[in-house]
Amino acid sequence: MVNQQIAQIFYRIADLLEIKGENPFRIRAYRNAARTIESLGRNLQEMVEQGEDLTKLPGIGKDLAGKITEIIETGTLAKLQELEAQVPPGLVELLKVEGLGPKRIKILHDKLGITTLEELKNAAAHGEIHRLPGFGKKLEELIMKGVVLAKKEGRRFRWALAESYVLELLNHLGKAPGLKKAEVAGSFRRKKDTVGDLDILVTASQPHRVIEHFVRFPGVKNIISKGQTRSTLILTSDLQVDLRAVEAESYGSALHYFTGSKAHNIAIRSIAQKAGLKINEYGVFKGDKRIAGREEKDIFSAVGLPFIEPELRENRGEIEAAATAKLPQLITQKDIRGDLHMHTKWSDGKYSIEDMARAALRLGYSYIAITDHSKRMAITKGLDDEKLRQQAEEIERVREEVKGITILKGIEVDILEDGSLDLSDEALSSLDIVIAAVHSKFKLSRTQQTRRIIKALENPYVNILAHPTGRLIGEREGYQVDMEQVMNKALEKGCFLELNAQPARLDLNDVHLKLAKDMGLRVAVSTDSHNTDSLLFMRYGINQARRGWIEPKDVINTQPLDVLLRLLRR
Ligand code: DGT
Ligand code: CA
Ligand code: CA
Repeated sequence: MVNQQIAQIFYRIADLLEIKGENPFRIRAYRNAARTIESLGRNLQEMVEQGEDLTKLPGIGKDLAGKITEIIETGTLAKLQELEAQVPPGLVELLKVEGLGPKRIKILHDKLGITTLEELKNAAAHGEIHRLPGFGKKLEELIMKGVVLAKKEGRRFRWALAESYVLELLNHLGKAPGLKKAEVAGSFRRKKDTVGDLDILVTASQPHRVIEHFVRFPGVKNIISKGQTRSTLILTSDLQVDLRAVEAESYGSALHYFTGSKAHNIAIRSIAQKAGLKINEYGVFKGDKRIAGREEKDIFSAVGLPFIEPELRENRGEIEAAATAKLPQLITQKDIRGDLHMHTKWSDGKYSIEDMARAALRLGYSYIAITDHSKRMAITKGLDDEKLRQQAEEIERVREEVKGITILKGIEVDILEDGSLDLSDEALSSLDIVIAAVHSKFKLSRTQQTRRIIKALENPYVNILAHPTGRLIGEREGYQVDMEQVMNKALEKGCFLELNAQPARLDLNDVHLKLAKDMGLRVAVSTDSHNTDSLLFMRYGINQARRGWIEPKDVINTQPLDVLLRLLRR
């Protein structure tokens, strides 16, 4: 039993409970537990077998610990079967459609008998939906778009989730007889924010024995193919995994080929052709003679180029940059000196200011910013001017307690619909750092949304625009906004944009990051942590930054404190 199977059961229960309209806290508890399990890094089955106390895990109480044990012992959960008997199976899928919550899904089901995405699409196309009570034309259009997105996005996995499968798969493959090397290529190796499928490459003394072992991975739903040197599996989550065994002398070229991207490969191949060479997954050939193939770097040198990092291989200028010795020196996690976006118990975080500071100190950071929500975000217990003042006193106390790290006073202040901010200028002026964020009115027109954000940047106390597009990968598209205009304004006003490192956000995206870099606009890579563990999300941000060609100098939180403070003074 792998952790993801257990997490999936919990996610499924949460969805089913949601459709039934049950207690939101219960639903959230299941989702939180599922997230904990996904990112655990240790096998739950082993923990149970060794008699460890699961209730020590964040978000896992007695009840959920019991359910985990039940899943491990029986392979399933009575509660899940009970719920599945009560809810038609297709309905859960409808939750992925933007604009549809459990209540509306119930109406669609009761009035139109809709149980699948396909039926929903047809009903919307035939104009049957806008006539339902509480629906209307606008929502019908939104649903039409949402169905397409739900079908498309449903097939891709967030990188961080893909990684948890990769760890389990590589661990499993490591036990295969005669395995020499195993590595994941494809979009996963390029650190793309989402991954369509996993492409594993192996070398082995007897490849067929590795494949025999591969298909016995515990989380397999379907074995699509199983040959002598390649195999494809579908996991219970519907994630597809391709495995190919290659000869050691072809390993480098196969790794290059299957890392992609396709556009990059095609561009490299055409350079080779001009030099009279042929490149494929078996090697680089001059006539019939293989001149390279064992090492990936030799593929590049065969065409006269230095090694190009996988994150850059999108044919977005990396080949030209390589040819003219202008490749960026990509940022790494070691370059980061602090984290500028995090929440504490003062709003919707789980830990105290001191806990967060100590956790950051353990990561070797020299500064952090405490940035709780402002009052507009009522469900997060957002701060008003007075609470912010009280929090400042606590920060001063903690500064005395925790030495070796600088704690900046900050806020994640809401940008209201008209572009004004949720706290007074007086309150904002007392802070070291102000992050502004859109959390409401996502549906404004592009012009209005752009004007709103630009107005916020014109406030002289704002330093950073948080998660600039508001997207949630696989759940919600960002709002409509003219990012180039926003970036120009930020540059003009001495503000910065955030690269939010939450695996579901990764906002800005890679293309926007490169745009910012080319404009000379710096970014902050921040985790938006709500607990001490997620300070580690920094590495997802770094992955994304590298895809955006970002170097240490392009990031404000790679700078020493004195430089950072200067940058924050507008
Ligand atoms: P994904 O899985 O949609 O997230 O994206 P990739 O990039 O992992 O794509 P995938 O799994 O279809 O193929 C893996 C790599 O194999 C791809 O990045 C480049 C290479 N590849 C696949 N098909 C072709 C092709 O037709 N021509 C070339 N040159 N390369 C290909
Ligand atoms: Ca792939
Ligand atoms: Ca593939």
